[in-house]
Amino acid sequence: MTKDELYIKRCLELARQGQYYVAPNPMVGAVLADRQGVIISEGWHRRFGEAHAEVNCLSSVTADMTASATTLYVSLEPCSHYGKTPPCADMIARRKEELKIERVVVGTEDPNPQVAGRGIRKLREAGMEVTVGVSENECRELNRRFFCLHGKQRPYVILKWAQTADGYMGAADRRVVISNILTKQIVHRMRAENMAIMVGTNTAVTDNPRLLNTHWSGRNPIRVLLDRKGRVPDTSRIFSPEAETIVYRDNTEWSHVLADLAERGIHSVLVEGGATLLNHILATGIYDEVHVEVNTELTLREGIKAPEVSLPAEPYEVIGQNKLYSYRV
Ligand code: AOF
Ligand code: ZN
Repeated sequence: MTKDELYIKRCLELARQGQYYVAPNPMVGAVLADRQGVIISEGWHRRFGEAHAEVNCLSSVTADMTASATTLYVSLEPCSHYGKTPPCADMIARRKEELKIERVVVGTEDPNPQVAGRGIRKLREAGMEVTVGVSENECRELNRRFFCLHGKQRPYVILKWAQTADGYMGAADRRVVISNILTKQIVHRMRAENMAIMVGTNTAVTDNPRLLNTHWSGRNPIRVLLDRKGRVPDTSRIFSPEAETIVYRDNTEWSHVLADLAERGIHSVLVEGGATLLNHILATGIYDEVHVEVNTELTLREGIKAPEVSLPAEPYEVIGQNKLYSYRV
């Protein structure tokens, strides 16, 4: 690992602290180090609408703390625009002389069209040496939802379901519990990681879920209901007051639903069922990850068939009798 990679890795660790609080903004971390590599200050973007990583990193640094030339490391290109906060690139340029910032190392360019290289240009124009693209894959991976929204103009889509050992998601007439208390918590963590959660008509009517995040830190996801025939009653728990619910009626095409969610600034959606909706999305090919939980000791022999996908040979986690599999498209 090069020295630059080591400090960008630290930026990514810091960035992750904002995990459940910054969406739809990216998670970003920043480190200021002196010529010897001693870290003078660190910061990260903590909450949507609040200060960016660079601001949190530099706000408490004064000239007497920087005896030699310094390097600022940031996991994402400093912004160049006025959003909820002023441009970080301008702030860095303004403090360049005072803090002896000679060099800025940027993990990866910001795909937001309001930034897209302009932040890097500003820094160079202000006379700093800028290195772009250090541990770029890791930087993009951490913010894959944000990169998807700006790169494809649609949210990152994760399909998730639980099935029995013989491949059923549930019975036709009653609720079957496939998860256990620990895997339930993992599902709630996934709800916290994604901005929206989606179900189809059958799930909303049969399971009548609230779809909240009650077992992990962070916010409730925005609920999205695909109710093509308008069969879900207004009194359903999916309309409970704790979170917002967006409803798509009629035969709205999957790509149109995603485009609309993107326009609302939603960078990720977790699709939790049911089988009809999941099969429909699988057939369109427009999704990014699949997560399947298999209860290896429960069989139903009849009921609602889970989508047929080829799971990886090994689960990524085994919790009691339940195995968790996932793959990327
Ligand atoms: C940075 N550092 O820590 C983050 C950045 O509305 P605002 O002002 O919060 O701006 C949000 C946009 O700024 C966001 O879409 C992304 O392009 C960038 N995020 N930039 O310099 C940060 N979180
Ligand atoms: Zn910024």
